Amino acid sequence: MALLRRDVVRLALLVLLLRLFPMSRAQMAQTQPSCSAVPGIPGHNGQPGRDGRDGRDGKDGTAGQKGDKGDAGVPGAQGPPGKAGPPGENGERGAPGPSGPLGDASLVKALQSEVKTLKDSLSKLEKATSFQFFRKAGSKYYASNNREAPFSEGKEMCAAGGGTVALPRNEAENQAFTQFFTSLPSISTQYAYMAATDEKTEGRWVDLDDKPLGFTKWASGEPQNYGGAEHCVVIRKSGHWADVSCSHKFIVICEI
Ligand SMILES: [Ca+2]
Repeated sequence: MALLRRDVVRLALLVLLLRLFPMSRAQMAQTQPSCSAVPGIPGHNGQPGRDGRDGRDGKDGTAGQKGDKGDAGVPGAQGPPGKAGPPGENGERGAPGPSGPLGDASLVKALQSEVKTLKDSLSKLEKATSFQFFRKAGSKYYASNNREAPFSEGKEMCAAGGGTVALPRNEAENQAFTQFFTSLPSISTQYAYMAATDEKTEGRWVDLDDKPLGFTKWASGEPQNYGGAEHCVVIRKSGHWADVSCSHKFIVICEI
């Protein structure tokens, strides 16, 4: 028991001391005398850091000063070409060039046209051969059976052979007609009918389509409408014309 009592007293003294001097370890360190602090050696610089990001674009700067004047050009030296001038007026139209070769389509068309012409010619020839006498004159055939007939019957004879009573339209045709007429075997009649009349209007000579004649070759003194009844036309072997009565019989010559 004596020992316990002594320990309690010691413990109580310790507690009392701790309450009277409650200094921390830090306070105890600060209370260390300054003469004991020695300066350390400075550390080395570290490695450079990494590059930073690019900054934003800056504002536009102010305009610079005007430059110096350039050197004077060399006298007499030719400068660069100027701008093109305005277009001139159109020239005169040139002569047409020669025709080019026929294309396939054109060739076919030309051949078709040629075939048609040949067919027409053959058709005329076939009709002409239905007459006893015929001769080609230009683009037509003169044809005849060397028979005499009144004009109305003569028109029917020619129509039956695929043609019409002949009528020269110009001097050349009149000569061809006359040559054919004079080539026929001579018979009593010296005249051949032609396809013209003035039956409707006395003195107004027209063809069978009632169109005025563009060419005539009247003999001297003709037409005289002898007896007031000569409304048809004949050609003489001289090639000259005369008016006659349509009811008289004369040679009938057709053209096809
Ligand atoms: Ca007459």
